[in-house]
Amino acid sequence: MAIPGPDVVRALRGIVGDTHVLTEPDVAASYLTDWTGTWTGEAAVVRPADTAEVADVMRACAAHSVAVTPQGGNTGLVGGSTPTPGDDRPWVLLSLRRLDTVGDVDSQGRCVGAGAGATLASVHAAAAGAGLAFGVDLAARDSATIGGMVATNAGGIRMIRHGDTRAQVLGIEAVLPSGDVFTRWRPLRKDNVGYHLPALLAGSEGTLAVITRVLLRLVPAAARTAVALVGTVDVAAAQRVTRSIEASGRLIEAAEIMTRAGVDLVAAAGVRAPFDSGTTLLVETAGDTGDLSEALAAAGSDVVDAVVEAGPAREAWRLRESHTETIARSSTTPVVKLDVSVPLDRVQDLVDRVDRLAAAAGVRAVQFGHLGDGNIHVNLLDVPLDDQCTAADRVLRMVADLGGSISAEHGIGRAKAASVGLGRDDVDVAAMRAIKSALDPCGIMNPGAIFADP
Ligand code: FAD
Ligand code: 2HG
Ligand code: ZN
Repeated sequence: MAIPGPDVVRALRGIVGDTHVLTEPDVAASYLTDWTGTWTGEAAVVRPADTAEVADVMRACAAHSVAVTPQGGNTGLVGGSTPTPGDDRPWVLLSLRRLDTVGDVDSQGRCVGAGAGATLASVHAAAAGAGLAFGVDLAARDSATIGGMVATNAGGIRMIRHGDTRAQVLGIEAVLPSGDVFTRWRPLRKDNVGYHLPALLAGSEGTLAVITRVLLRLVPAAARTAVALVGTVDVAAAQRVTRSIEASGRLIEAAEIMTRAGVDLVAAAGVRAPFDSGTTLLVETAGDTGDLSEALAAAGSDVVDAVVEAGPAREAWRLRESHTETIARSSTTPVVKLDVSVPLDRVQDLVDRVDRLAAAAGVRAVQFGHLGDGNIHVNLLDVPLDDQCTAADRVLRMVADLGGSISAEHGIGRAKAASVGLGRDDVDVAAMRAIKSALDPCGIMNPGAIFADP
């Protein structure tokens, strides 16, 4: 079944036009398999042009009990953006990419409205045009959409400085499963009238409503930035270096960590690595407090090697941002991708334990991530298919033991749905389910994501 029956398809075509309902498998294929290539589902792809069409589509889906998975750039890494594999209920993949308008920047109010389908890069460009910046950034910026970023509460490389995507949401417009349109759209920094529903939709992964527009907070653009690649013996030393730079009065814009396995892999793929070291820290700073090299000198013997660049330092960032794609190309089996966080004083312990676990299992571990947030991306390569669930479970239990989170920034999707109990207790999960049932009583919003329902 999966593709809704002819009456429903006709109704959907009546709403969005014939060319925006895709039912042929080869035409719909790129929407129905996720970025990792591990998750493929079946559905009719529906591409509305605006909020009114989204609302009509939702009404039609609710009337016929059709499941709906909202999708933006399809760059999510946890299998949340495509329908559940093998689930044969009628399903619509709702692509929001045509809602890609970015409004005029309000320079005084420091905000901008963007359609759910606007890419992160287009919001950065609009903000820069007004001498401002949007405080969230990540490597998938040319494809990831604002709707998807809010729905996953994306973190990224600037989170240490400006917080997560939720923290940037001043207002939101969303279509509820009933087709009703919910709007909070005021550029107020302070507004405590009842529950913060926009914050609830941030991180809801398409399970509560379809986000159609977002009013985003903007920040002053960083002045006089500098980037250093710093070689250290281990992660703990990189943390001390970061603290030492902070103590020099500079603002830390990003503090990213790469372990040797990842740097070697990316270097072998042709991206220049300036030195060999156990661990490489990429630190970006802003502010006029003298030469960054002087701040590094103050870190003493914790700095084994260092290269400092003024300005955007594209090569240094390429080393860091090439990791995900290079890893995906380098594994003989689908990569076991785990996105975890631990308290800052446990990061070294986590990295060491994962390396030991991988060595004992005879697989490769590539660990990197957002050091400032205690967020490590654990990627296990060459894990035999039959061992993948066990390997993931062992790492997630280790993280839980260290007092960490089994999902730092990518969300739960379908990939981690069975592990939610490692991150939340029964009362917590029951409260989340109650919210889901209240907003989505028929359970049509992205079934299988977050909650591992049959
Ligand atoms: P999709 O993948 O299309 O969807 C993701 C989830 O959001 C799904 O559950 C979907 O149903 C839901 N959704 C999408 N749009 C809507 C909507 N309009 N309304 C309601 N629900 C919706 N993530 C980070 O957090 N930090 C990083 O640093 C980072 N770096 C990345 C680097 C690379 C190279 C790649 C490939 C991915 C990276 N990601 C990162 C993951 C991904 O880019 C983010 O999760 C991003 O927010 C997803 O946006 P998207 O538009 O592609 O959403
Ligand atoms: C990043 O920080 C992304 O680059 C992707 O969150 C992480 O590939 C990964 O594991
Ligand atoms: Zn990340």
